[in-house]
Amino acid sequence: MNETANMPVLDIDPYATENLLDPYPMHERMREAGPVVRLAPYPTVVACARHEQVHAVFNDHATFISGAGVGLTNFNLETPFRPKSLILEADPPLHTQTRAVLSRILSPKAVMQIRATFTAVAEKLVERCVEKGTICGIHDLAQIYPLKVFPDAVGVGDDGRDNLLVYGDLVFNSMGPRNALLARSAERMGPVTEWIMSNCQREHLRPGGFGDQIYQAADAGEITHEQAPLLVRSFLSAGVDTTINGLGNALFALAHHPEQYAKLHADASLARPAFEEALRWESTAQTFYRTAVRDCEIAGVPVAENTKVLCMLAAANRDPRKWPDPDRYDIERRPSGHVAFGAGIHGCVGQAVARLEGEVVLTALARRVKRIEPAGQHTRRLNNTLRALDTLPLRLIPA
Ligand code: EJD
Repeated sequence: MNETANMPVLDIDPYATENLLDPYPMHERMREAGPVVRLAPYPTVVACARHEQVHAVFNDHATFISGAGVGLTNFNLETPFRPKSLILEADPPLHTQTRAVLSRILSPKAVMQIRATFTAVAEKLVERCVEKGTICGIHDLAQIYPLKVFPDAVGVGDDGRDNLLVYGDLVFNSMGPRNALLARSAERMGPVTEWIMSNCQREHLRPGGFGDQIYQAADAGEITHEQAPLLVRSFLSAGVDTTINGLGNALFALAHHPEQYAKLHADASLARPAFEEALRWESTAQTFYRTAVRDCEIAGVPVAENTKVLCMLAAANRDPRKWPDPDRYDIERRPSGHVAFGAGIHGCVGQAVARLEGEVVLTALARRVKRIEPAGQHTRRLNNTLRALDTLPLRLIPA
């Protein structure tokens, strides 16, 4: 191990295929090397993999900003691939205004109002899966569900929703380096950008849906009418691929831990904590960056202005300094303090909706299915940011 300016330098590429397939050995090396490390292939980056530092960076938004991008690319030096998000890639005071609007639209009260519909769709879908017996956990369940309920709630039409998957893949690949994964998802975009932007327009959004409510906020003067379509875009960017993979990873966890599934089946009220623990155990968004706006320190180690700080959420969520027996998936753990939704002012604004989706799908499963068994080899969908499955063959044994 090399060392420069108090910082270990690891010869690790987080975006190498082997690390995307199985990130956990890399996470351990990064955590054990020190509280903040350098990565030889990315000289402009410092990385934190321990819970304490990831949490500290997220909670110091004045030093570690988002406006220069939350991926590897520094927007001060390079042009973003799309107009910047007004919430994800923004800092106060702009972030404060846009966040207030999204936060109200996705409030606990709003979540109460969508709960009955989200539950009914989950029950119907799980019923269909049980009838099939052997399913692909991704194509038959994890993908179908968010792609139905969330765009419905936003108020997007039924046609062309698969475009959201293509777009999500690009958004999350774009936070990594310009590698083959990014090139491939950029090639697939074709007419998708236009579909996305067109579906952000008011005339294409169902009156009263989350999307329309953005425009109502513009009518009320809380944001401008020019900002409205970009904020709808945030729903479409962040609301689908994330929950698809959160659900997919939860199904994977349960299928591979029959004793945990047995507890869930015996007590369906464990659905919500089982989903939460899956987020800790296999974090959907593996990484996020911030950018240091000034010379500063992390854990007493100097970090220069304009450095990209890589926060390894998934590694923090398995840091043994924070979690006893961190690699164990245990639905009775109650993993409060996990950073799968981030932390601080940028912490996931849609987390109540995500939790609702996880809860109602796992509740429906717990009631209708006695056992979930792997029914063949799963395959992974590699993405620079997301922990994602491509296929997940499962056998559902009815209750
Ligand atoms: C995101 C990791 C946006 C946007 C917001 C959040 C995400 C992506 C896009 C959710 C990232 O505002 O466009 S989990």
